[in-house]
Amino acid sequence: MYPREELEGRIKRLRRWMSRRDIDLSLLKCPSNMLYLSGSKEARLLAVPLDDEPFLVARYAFGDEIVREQTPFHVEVIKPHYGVSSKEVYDPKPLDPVAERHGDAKRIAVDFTSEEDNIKYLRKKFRRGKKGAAILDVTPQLVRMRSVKSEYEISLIRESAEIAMGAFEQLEIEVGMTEREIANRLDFNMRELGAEGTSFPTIIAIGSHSFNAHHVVTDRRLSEDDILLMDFGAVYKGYCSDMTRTFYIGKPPSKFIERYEVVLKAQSRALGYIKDGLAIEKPDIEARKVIKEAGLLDHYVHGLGHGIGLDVHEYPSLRVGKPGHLEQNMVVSDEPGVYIRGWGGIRIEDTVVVGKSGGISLTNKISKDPLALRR
Ligand SMILES: [Mn+2]
Repeated sequence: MYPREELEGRIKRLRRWMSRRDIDLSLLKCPSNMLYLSGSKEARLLAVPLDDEPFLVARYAFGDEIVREQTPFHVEVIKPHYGVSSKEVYDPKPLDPVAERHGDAKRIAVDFTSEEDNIKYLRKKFRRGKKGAAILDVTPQLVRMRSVKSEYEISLIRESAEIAMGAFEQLEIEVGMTEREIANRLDFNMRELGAEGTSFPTIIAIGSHSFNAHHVVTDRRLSEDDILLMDFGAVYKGYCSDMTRTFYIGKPPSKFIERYEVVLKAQSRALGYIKDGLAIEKPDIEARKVIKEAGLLDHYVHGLGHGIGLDVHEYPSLRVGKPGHLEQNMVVSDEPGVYIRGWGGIRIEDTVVVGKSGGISLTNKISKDPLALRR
């Protein structure tokens, strides 16, 4: 369970925002938002009234006990009853207990504005008999809150990175193994070391498959003279890490070494600009300059990185053209890459904390020597 003070601090910040906008109730269904504010993502709904205790709605026998173990807040349980004929069907909605307690709410902020049925329900059931509650979007506020991490959150992301790095250290890769086998072993190691799961399906890309930035593993086997790109991360207490290394098996051609050095230089240049107060686009621009100088800019086909937290891809997106500024204790990825069709790709990625004088990498225990793979 997350520390109570941690959760209460988050609820308090949300309520300050609600109060400024005259919102009497926030409703959250997105699992990572519920987890962030309540400590559990297993419920169906989290209600945060401005002037009353927050509570979760969970479904009987579908996680209601787990939710109670994970959150310090009250858990309201809904239990359907199906009977033996259609007349006997009683199927309560997660919003029902909320309507019962807070049906007089006039302005409601929700993170599910695109769910028409639920929005209709809210308009009908809330502010009974009158014109219906105003529905606002709480998502932008949650996105901003979640982007700047507390020391506690950073400690969990650090642990998640340690687990993934430990899993990598224990991995023995041999020529002849398939992408799937390598991914399975890495995933197994992460779970053995305490991960709840992986941040995303582990990417193991052999040879020309490394051209595909989001490759899905296949049964292609590793051979001599292959690129091996590995992109992976663990989840620990809900928090993700994200790292990529690209290796060469055997004696690398000079083209590989040249391109690798460009990506590595771009990555370390960008790190110095992952700094409190700088424009969000600045680190990517600096990485792009390095890659442009080497004539490879057309092959750098994505942004430098993304926020990392309860979701592996969250705000901010570190790409040229994106507005806003970096803030201390945001956690982001630094992952430039070049992708050449028919040849392959090179990407190097670290999970980085935005610091006062530059980025602080949480994933630098894995060597960036592309020939250093333990076999
Ligand atoms: Mn990433």
